Amino acid sequence: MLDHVATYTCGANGCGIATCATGFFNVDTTTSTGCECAQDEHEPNRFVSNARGAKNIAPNGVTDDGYDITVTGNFVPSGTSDFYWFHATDESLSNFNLTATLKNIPAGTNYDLYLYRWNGSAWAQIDSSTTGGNANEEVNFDPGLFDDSATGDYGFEVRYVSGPITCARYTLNVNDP
Ligand SMILES: [Ca+2]
Ligand SMILES: [Ca+2]
Ligand SMILES: [Ca+2]
Ligand SMILES: [Ca+2]
Repeated sequence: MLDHVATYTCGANGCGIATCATGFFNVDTTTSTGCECAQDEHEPNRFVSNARGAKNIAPNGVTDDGYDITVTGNFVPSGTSDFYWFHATDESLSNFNLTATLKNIPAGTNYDLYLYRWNGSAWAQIDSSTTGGNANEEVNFDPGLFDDSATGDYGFEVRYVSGPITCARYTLNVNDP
């Protein structure tokens, strides 16, 4: 029995993988490793411009007196986008300075990072980072010292651009020091 294989197809030359267990995929297309790749636990969380139903990475919200949140994900079984969001409160005695970084982009791939703010009916893009290759990406929102008007919902889209589908995970960090 191979890892995470649900059903097999068998013939004169032996058996192959017909279907994988839910949440697992045969990304390396090698039968001997079974369905070796686990889809990330945030799925389904594709970016949708007019919806906030995707992954909330701070269910209790955050405030600009400081936070540091890290999630990891992959583009399995296919490359589209992964979307995360949270609600941030802009307090009067703290500087609102949101920074999101995308690291550990797998070799041979190119992913980009987009920052959005909910405008009441859709996600409005407020920053983007679209470096080539697998270089890190960084987006930022700093409306100014003690402006106190930045309270809202913020969204982070990790967008697949090019390269092979791989089980390796990227790292997304969102912080306000
Ligand atoms: Ca395999
Ligand atoms: Ca994903
Ligand atoms: Ca503030
Ligand atoms: Ca990129």
